[in-house]
Amino acid sequence: LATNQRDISLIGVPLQLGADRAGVELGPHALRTSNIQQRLEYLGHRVHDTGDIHVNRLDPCAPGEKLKYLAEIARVNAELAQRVAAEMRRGHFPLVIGGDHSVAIGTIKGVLQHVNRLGVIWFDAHPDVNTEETTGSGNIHGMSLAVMLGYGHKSLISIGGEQAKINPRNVVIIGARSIDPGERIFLREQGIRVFTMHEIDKYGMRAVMDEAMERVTDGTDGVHLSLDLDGMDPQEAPGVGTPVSGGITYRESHYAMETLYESGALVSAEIVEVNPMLDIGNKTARAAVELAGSVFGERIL
Ligand code: EXY
Ligand code: MN
Ligand code: MN
Ligand code: MN
Repeated sequence: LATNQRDISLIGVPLQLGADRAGVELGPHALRTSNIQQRLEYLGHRVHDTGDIHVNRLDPCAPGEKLKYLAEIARVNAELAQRVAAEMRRGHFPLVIGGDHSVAIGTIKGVLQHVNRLGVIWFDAHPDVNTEETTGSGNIHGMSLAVMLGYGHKSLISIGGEQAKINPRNVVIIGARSIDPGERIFLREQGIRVFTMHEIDKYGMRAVMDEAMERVTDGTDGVHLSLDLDGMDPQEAPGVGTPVSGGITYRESHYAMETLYESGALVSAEIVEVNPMLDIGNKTARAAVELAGSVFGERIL
């Protein structure tokens, strides 16, 4: 059994509007049918499945609106923030299952109602720091980390209060390999530590995680994991909406999760971008559940 038994609250968010691509709204279903609850209970944790947040079906967004489906994404994330804060109030670990990466806004905003200074591990092929000015797609899932740093549309940064944001010193991006021009400038300006695939190849995941854990725990009260399955190599996780070749291997991914577990600093997490309609035999949903197992102690004796 994992040493520290937790009360884990699953919150499903069947949201695809941030990706503007059908299928990722089926992610919560795929993770449940891949037995995420049973796997964590097997480790001795108590898992409370609180169900899904309702997402309104929408027509194609209003012509000329650059940020696609902004109103509904803001509404869903405001509700998610409240649900996450409520679970933390009960002393439960909020495990949000998406849905596209825009759900990170609601999760982290909710955690920040409880945790003063939060470190964030952003496991992703993409930095997700586009803004209205720099985005090429208008897809809000490519903007969620910028929002959490305080840069983005008012209706998003105002969720939970504009002061509910993270310090760039305590953010680490791991696995980046698809970075837009405007994101490159933003990352430099913000001084965010990005471990691209180049650095993972150069230094190895152990050295990367050693430095990452230093940064996300420095002066913080807890760490959040934002796990985007497209951070893994598409051969391991093909069922994602924006796959990028040459990603993090299966073993490197587990090592990263195990390091997080060993740190004891994790207070919240979301697992996002699993798209069963693009998957091969539920391979990506299964990989996500296996990673969740490692986050909660499966491979540490
Ligand atoms: N950077 C591109 C954009 O902003 O549209 C692609 C973003 C993909 C985001 C996925 C969730 O990581
Ligand atoms: Mn309880
Ligand atoms: Mn992402
Ligand atoms: Mn991504």
